[in-house]
Amino acid sequence: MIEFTRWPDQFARHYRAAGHWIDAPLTRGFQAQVAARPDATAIICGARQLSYAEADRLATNLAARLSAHGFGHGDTALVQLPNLAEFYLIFLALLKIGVAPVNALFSHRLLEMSSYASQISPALLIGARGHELFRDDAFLDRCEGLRLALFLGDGGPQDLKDWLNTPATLPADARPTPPDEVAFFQLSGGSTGTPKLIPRTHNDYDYSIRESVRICGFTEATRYLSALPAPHNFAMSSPGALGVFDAGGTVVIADNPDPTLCFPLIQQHRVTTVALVPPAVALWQSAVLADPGAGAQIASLDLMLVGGANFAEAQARRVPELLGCRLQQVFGMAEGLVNYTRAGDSEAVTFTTQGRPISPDDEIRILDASGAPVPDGTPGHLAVRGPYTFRGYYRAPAHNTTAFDAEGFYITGDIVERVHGGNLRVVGRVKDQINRGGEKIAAEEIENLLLRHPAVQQAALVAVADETLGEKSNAIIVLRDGEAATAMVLRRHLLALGIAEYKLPDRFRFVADLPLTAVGKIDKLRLRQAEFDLQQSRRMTL
Ligand code: OOB
Repeated sequence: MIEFTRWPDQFARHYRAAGHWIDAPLTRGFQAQVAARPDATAIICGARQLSYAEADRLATNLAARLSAHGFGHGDTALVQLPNLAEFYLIFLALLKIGVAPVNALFSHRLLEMSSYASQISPALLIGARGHELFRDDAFLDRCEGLRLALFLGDGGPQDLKDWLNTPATLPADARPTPPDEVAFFQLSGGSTGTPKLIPRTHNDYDYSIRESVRICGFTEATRYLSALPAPHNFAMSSPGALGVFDAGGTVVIADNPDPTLCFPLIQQHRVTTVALVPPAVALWQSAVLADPGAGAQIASLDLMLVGGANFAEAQARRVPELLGCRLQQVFGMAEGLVNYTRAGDSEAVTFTTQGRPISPDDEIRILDASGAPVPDGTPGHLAVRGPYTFRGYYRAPAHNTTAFDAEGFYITGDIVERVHGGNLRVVGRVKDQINRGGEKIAAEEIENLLLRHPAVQQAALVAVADETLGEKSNAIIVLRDGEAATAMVLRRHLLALGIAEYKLPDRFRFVADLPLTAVGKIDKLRLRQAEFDLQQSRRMTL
């Protein structure tokens, strides 16, 4: 079994007694629909429509063949695919035989993928030949203990489609890992030097999905457009594609949230529900304003879930008005806790808060700098403990001592206030992270990579406000005496190291020195303020 930080026994007992943990595998919801409504459409991807029975058949084929090759409990997999039906088929196949995957984003490159590989030592790698990393097999050497690699678009013996399509029977003893063991790993947005992994168990993840389905009213009539990166916690489980499968609805897959791609899909497949990050909502609103005919294309849309980054009240209010659908705000995290505004909430709650937790057993603490609870309406540090909030990053004991308090509360790094009877409003952040339109960038990771360039003496990455994305990243650089480097040189340096492009600093600024704290560390707080002031003065002169 995969080792991970478990919930203490008394908590596990309570979560079972309360009916949160039902000791069923994460495949539960999907398999129930396969049995009840085999012919209903589970996934639409391009011209392909897969019924529940067909999706199950393909996933079973892959699971059976992997099982015959000796894959099973205790094994891990590194999976990287774009938004395609195969993503879900593979996830279900791996769950069926108890192989725990890391589902990397398709935008991840050599650096992120190497980090995941070294953390989990995958026995199985699944990728797409269309990704630059898998044009040849060089990456395989970085995966110690790898036993098999399968690729989409391989055309040879490693062809993933072949493994999905060749009929095979699952051995009678093949089964998911026990429900209180690790089912898969979620990706942390992170604030540290290396991307951290979050072990999620069947019990905890399944609970968050079941309740999300109930809270968002998903049913077999739900036709959900999945346009965010499929592995993201929002797209996967809040209520996400797994929520759709639980309810027996249909997932319509889009490669990205571009309205020119999504609006025709909504029209063609009578999509009812979509999840978006705020910058995508802005694009959709502009598209409708620019072309009133676009509004008719999305007439079937009933519900828009918005989360992942700060969502301005004015923009929220325009969702029903311009896009003709209801809004539910979502404030969640891959580590666990998810909050929703609810259908029937007042306008004040729906448009000015990010909702309230899923579970009555989500224990929320909002604390001042000394660790004392703040009164309602006062901003404070959000810490949380509960039935689907993890208890430790994978193999990161040192980091875990600061990420959790002594009572096992996860310290989120978000600043929130409690308003309107228990709803949370996200007002800021203390974690050293840039939230670039929902995509999270850990400042320390990029700073360390910048420091690997010989001309760089000091580097600091800070967020600056951006009209389109909410935030963008600025790299502030002190060069070594006598050295020269331009923004282009440093950008190339980062790309050559193999980071995802969304992590590239949007701007570079070269300075003579950086403000330091009393203990000689870079004073990020002062730096952020200075960047903000600079931005304001630039605005004034425009
Ligand atoms: C979601 O998950 P992650 O892991 O990519 O990022 C979590 C962080 C939160 O700690 C917070 O800083 C920020 O993203 N965030 C929001 C937000 N939702 C997330 N900040 C302001 N307003 C919101 N509504 O982003 C995620 C996971 C599941 C569902 C939805 C989002």
